Amino acid sequence: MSTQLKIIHDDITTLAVDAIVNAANSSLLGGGGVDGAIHKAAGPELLKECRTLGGCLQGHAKITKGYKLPAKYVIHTVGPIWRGGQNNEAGLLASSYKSSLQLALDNNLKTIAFPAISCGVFGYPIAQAAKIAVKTTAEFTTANPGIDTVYFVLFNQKFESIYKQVLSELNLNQS
Ligand code: AR6
Repeated sequence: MSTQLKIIHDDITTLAVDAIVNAANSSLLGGGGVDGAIHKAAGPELLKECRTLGGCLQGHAKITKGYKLPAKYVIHTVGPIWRGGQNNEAGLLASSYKSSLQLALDNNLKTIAFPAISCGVFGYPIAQAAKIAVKTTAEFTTANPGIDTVYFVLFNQKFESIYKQVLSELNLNQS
């Protein structure tokens, strides 16, 4: 069965999927935005496990349990900070998606939900980030089958419509 890509407008902390992805920073010790919301909903045990991980490089990902979240696991990835686009931001962002998807496969996870990594505090322009998110995920899941559904979870309607536009441009409109 090929992987379904779905775009939804929701709070990622409420989703009962196998894993939600956290847009973290390299300390993995929490922060604002979606990171803060995930730690708040998961409870202090999440931070305790994160302290054992020794941080995470940009473009890489690490997995923990979900604790009080409805999701079983959290995959923490560190996206790039936008510095104008000439500093391998696109490569690092694609790498965050690929590393997270690889961890899902390695752990036999079937459903995974991504926020718009780097599109808040880290300042990545949403239209460019959405293309990388959808294209990288479509290519990875075609080459590496095993994940049933990937959700792109957008916190606002503007971002949701940009993602939907990208999906239809790539002719992947399955949602
Ligand atoms: N559900 C889904 N999406 C959300 C939620 C939520 N509950 N909350 C925010 N978003 P950001 P970044 C969206 O800033 O740009 C943190 O301090 C938000 O609207 O969370 O990768 C970390 O510790 C935006 O579209 O992540 C890092 O230091 C998207 O999630 C830094 O921010 C990502 O915004 C990471 O910055």
